Amino acid sequence: MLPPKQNFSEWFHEIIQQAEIMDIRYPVKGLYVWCPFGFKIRQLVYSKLRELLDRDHDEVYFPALIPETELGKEGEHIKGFEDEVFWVTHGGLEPLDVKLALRPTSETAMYPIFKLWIRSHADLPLKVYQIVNTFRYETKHTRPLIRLREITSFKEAHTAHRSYEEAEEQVKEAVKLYKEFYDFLAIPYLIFRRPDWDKFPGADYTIAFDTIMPDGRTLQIGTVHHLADNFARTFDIKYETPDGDHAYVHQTCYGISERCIASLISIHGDDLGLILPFEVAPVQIVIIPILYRGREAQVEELSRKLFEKLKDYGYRVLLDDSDERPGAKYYKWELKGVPVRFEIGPKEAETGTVVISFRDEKKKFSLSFEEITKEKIEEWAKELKQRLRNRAIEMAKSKIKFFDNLDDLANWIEQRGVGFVYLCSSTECGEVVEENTKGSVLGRFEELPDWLEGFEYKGKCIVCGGEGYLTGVAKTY
Ligand code: 5CA
Repeated sequence: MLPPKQNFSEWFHEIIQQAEIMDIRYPVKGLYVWCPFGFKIRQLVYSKLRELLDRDHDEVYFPALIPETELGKEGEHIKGFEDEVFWVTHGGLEPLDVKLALRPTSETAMYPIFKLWIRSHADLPLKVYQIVNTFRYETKHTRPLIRLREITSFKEAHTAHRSYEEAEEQVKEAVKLYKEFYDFLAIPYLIFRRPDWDKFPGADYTIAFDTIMPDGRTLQIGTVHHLADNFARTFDIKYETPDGDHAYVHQTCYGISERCIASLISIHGDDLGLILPFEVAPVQIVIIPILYRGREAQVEELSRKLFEKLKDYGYRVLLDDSDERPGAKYYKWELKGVPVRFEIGPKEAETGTVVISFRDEKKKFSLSFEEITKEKIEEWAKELKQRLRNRAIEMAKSKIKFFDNLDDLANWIEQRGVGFVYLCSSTECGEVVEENTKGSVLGRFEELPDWLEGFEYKGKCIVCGGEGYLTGVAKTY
């Protein structure tokens, strides 16, 4: 049994184990094992991300070890990461001449090579990505899928362009791409421009996607950084312009980690277990034969016939003909988030019908074997996605409220969710908000989601009364 989702922290801790997503018993803090079922979800989710990126990025692989001399070159970057780096200091018993960092992210692995790859304007734009593991010596509370010391599926894209403006266009493209990805997963997000003190180390600015977890805290599920020519100057990445001059490139990078899986589990799941969108469910349809002694043959025959038909359609379908009782089977497949369940008992076998239910709804209904077509199933998948999206949006909305007073704001984010306020650009006013609420300023909206209405973008700063912008404040993971 799972604890109720209301106790989100325990629920999350339990569901990833009971649904066989992660094994959390690995003896190194912040490192976890992917179980076969969890890994299948990961593959399905990441194949979508790959599909989106493959449209106009090339996949590459850069090494996991970065020489200290390269990692330390960009001043801001190393300042941001120095207390998070794992170091390789020895080869066998020999101390290394130059210490090697396990990549916390790959700018400093890639950009010395970008310098060699980029010669002329014709080499631009350069758009590559890799899906690799990265290592961060996190000191905040580590948690499976959410805060890892080995991020096992870090999807990082890196691009280089001729100008600041072209790189800015790419930032917008990347935001569009991540929107498409999270819409595909039916996960609502808020898109903020992070305040200056919280941008990626070395970036000109950072755009972040945050989702609201069931306990009201936000989870940063993706970031897009405009790097301007900061790294290009450090790593001397120049190109020859059409008129023969030499100019620094402008760069962007953007990344998503397995937090996308954490949000998928957390936003859609319920007291019974996972609820997965059809496209990313390792088992999309389960068929459960209800056997009565003496009448097994007919039930088994129809079940098998249905199984073959669905397999031919190309679905990931499972016929659970194990010896367990039907109730135990329901329980197991609900826990694993199987979107569609078919039951076939003696009555169905006689009439050539099937009882159908969806993971996110209580009701059951019947269709004849012939009525179960590919079109029908596709329609169900779409409707399920819409229901998940609506439910998730309702949940998100219930956790958002506007404030013009710091005490009420502090209360709300402590107990409920995300507070919206107007805030000016000054660091001092931001600090006042963070100190008084014990929350984080997520930044001003880059764009308001279409499901949020009734908010004006500009207003008076909650601290100084100057010109302010609609800004999110929350407790964060
Ligand atoms: N090089 C850039 C773009 S790939 C970069 O490293 N950006 S980042 O630091 O913001 O990380 C990208 C995303 O990875 C974050 O938005 C966050 O969602 C996720 N992430 C960061 N640290 C962790 C961690 N310790 N565990 C899990 N996910 C993490």
